[in-house]
Amino acid sequence: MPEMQIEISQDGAVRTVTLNRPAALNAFTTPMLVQLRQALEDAAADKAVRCVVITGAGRGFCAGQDLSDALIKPSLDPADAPKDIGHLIDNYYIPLAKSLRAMPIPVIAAVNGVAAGAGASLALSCDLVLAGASASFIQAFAKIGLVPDCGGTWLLPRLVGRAKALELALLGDKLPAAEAQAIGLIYRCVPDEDLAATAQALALRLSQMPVRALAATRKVMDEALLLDFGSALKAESVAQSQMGFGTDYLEGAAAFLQKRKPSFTDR
Ligand code: LHQ
Repeated sequence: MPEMQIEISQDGAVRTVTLNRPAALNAFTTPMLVQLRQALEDAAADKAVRCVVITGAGRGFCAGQDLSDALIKPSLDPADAPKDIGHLIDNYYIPLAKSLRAMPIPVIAAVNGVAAGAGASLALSCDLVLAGASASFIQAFAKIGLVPDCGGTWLLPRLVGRAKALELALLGDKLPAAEAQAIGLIYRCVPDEDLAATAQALALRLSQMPVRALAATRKVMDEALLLDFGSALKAESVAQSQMGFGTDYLEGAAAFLQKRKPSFTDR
């Protein structure tokens, strides 16, 4: 059994998953990718969890793939066959990216330091991205001769448009958190010392909302980007029907009419 490279904690309905290899800025190893995915699946299956926060231990959020991993480290001997790093992506990154995007509850990234390569893609895949002022985002892939992965090519142009996406991906410059907020890449940049408390407060707020509808909103919005207007209207209608049969809608509407605070339970 590999050692745990993430830490999991729970405060009420909020589950926090902390990437925990601080000496390597929480760079991804295969055990960490497996453990993170399992942690997300566990949170998804546990009806007592209504929001997830992903953050990093130490001074980094996640420096992307651990480049010293034997699975992908290129051999210096030209006689050795080149390694197919696509295997790692197919078997570890794609399942993780899909699990994250399909979470039935909101997921917050609390980016406490540098988020590079797949670490940036992971953060930007979350529903709301908070970052400390000293955090930064680096599309590090180009610097080592790779393309953005873990959803990067899909996310970046959607988040900031093609021109900015290509600027970030081709140049690989460090984008400070404040600038990331200014260009609409992330939700909000806060002082470093406020990051953890702001993330927990935001997670608490989301956890008290109708989380099933929040996850459905993400899904329908993502789908709408691929649809024509009429099809998007129909997709909204289908989702609205599903929500309309939910307990949360009954509760939300009743609470409004009775002028009281709603208590949402659907998952
Ligand atoms: C690391 C790493 C790292 C190992 C810092 N690996 N040790 C998917 C699948 C298949 C193949 C490949 O790629 C992918 C997707 C990807 O994610 S590709 C992108 C991979 N990531 C990078 O290229 C980023 C590499 N790291 C950096 O450029 C810098 O470390 C950044 C800019 C993130 C931070 O710089 P500094 O703040 O100056 O810190 P540092 O460089 O001194 O790093 C601290 C330590 O962490 C250091 O170890 P050491 O033993 O010398 O203290 C680094 O070696 C280690 N580290 N990133 N990805």
